[in-house]
Amino acid sequence: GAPPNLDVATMPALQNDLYLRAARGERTERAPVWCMRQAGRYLPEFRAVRVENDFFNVCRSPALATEVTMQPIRRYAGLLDAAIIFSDILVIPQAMGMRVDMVPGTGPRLPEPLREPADLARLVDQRKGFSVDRELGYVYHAITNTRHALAGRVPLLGFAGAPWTLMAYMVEGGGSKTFAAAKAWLFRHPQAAHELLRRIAAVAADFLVGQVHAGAQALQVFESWAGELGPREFAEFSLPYLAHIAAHVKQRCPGVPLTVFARGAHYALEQLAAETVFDVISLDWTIAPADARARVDRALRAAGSDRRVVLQGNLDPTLLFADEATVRRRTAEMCAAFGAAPHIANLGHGMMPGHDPERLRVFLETVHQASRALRQ
Ligand code: 1CP
Repeated sequence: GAPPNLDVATMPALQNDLYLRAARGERTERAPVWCMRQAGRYLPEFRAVRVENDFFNVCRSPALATEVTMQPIRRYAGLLDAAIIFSDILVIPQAMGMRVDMVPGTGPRLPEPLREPADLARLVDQRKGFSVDRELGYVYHAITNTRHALAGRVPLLGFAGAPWTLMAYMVEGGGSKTFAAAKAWLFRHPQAAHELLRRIAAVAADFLVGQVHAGAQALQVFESWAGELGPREFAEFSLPYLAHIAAHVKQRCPGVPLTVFARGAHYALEQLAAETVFDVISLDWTIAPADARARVDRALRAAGSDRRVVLQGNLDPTLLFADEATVRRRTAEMCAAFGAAPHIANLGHGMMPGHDPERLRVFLETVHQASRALRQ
């Protein structure tokens, strides 16, 4: 059916708005906390759903997508301050006409990758009647359904993959250690690369707006392979598209917090702060929080900007393989390093399949205690 537009008037009021207040740069009594990939294979209840259902069937079924989105919210009741809709960044290449399979134990596979510029003709084109809202309406249904299930407990985040990261999968045909084929495209076919990136950005921007209309209360854009680029290629092939997406969504959904996670792109912190309108920059663990804060503030001052940019992150997810005492100590140190400035606590990347769910609980509880103590 038609993609749902959430009737906000019928929704229960939000009981926990810590995430939204922190994302707007307001002072909060403690740091809100959530985790990338909080719904996923480290949870036995998630694996149980996946035994019976193909990955993309879970995404396409509002009931199943809601169920797995709710799993961490139920398990860590009162500890998580946001839910993130269960889906994947690869739904965009799929909607653009590419086949994407999720291979258990491996990850996404695109059996017919883009090999040369002429292959762009295989992609469906927004200028030729392709409708983002129709192709990705199943995500909107999942979001609206999940808002009802959440009943105001915590805000619901929507998300999309960023153009360079999606192009990387579309050209490589899956994950890669070096993304050499995708990077080679940038150097061999810069014009075709820009055309592809422009088209992905247009889809991602409309998709994010549609998610807000369906009930998403904040959005995150995942540029997971920014670290493969380096400053010069990032400035040419990633930043302009991230900036476009943020500007487009801000204009249509003012007041909805926007986060960018450009993994490995600490070299571009200044540009992300001063040359885009993202409200929150999510950091991986390779940068010290105090340095990131200082660099962002300096960049904003130098640009004469009065924007507030909030930082999210950034515990190394592999620390959750350490013993409890180490997790406690390092999490408290992380909170201290971000200080009392608005901060959204998270990992520096996603939860991993082998993680013990109880270690995540230790992380969440420690953020609650440590970040509250810092603000007293
Ligand atoms: O079989 C399975 O169940 C596969 C595991 C899995 C899960 C749980 C994949 C495959 N995707 C997801 C869900 C997912 N992916 C979410 C849902 C919500 C949540 O966070 O709880 C989100 C936000 C993503 C986003 C995503 N997918 C990113 C960006 C974030 C990041 O990790 O950098 C990326 C790069 C992907 C691609 C992808 N999908 C799945 C895997 C294993 C991968 C990575 C593959 C690779 O390393 O290249």
